[in-house]
Amino acid sequence: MRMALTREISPALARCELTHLEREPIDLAIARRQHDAYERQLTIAGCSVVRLAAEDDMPDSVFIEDTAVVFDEVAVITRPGAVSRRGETAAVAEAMAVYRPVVQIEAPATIDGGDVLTVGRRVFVGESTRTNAAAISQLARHLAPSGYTVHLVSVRGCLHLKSAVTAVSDDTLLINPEWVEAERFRPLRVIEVHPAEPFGANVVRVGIGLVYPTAFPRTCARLEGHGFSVAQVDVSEIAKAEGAVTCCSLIFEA
Ligand code: CIR
Repeated sequence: MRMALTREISPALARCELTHLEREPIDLAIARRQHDAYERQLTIAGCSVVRLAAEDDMPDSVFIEDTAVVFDEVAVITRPGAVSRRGETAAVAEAMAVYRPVVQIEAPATIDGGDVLTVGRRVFVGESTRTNAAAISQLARHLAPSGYTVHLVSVRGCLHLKSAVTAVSDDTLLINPEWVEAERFRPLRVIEVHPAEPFGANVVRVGIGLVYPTAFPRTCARLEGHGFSVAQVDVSEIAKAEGAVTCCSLIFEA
């Protein structure tokens, strides 16, 4: 069974962490409707959605991707880079323990799940403002017994590695080449975002299809042109909190 772990939008979302965007008012009711529609698309794509409760004092807890990295063999619970987000992991660790052995990234390491892109047995980790070298070596240690190799990737101009690049299939990536170098991922093939849509490199791959924001129609056309089936979701309010589509779920086989 394919699972999608999600987390309700916190009433405190307006106090979210921001790195690259100016703070704008966020309409909570619209954000919640958009989040519901996102979860519906995951259900349509074959996921059984389990939604964890929000916490009033955890503005960013909807961005559950940052709290864990789930492999077939193990779930790695992160230690998020933003101090305000550290409390988010406890409930996720408890929920994940039902499905996987759970290991934990320990201080002084920090890592956000948004910085981890797994393609086959290769795990690419962005060295960002949220993720440090200590976390990368802890992750490599946890994953070595299962045959994964961990590769450091520099990112610039964006929050996380997966703001700049995500996988659309086993051998193809969607990438913004301004934020990360495509050569790092050879021999994987790449589809570039439309230059007018720099935030368009984040897409959820689920089952045989993709879930993708309505905000990037020109990149969407490129994906469809390559034969991908794309379900579009409007996540405009969530984007004001620097969230994208991968960050709102943890998808794995149970
Ligand atoms: C943060 O800055 O941590 C949140 N406001 C946004 C996190 C988005 N996470 C992700 O893309 N993986």
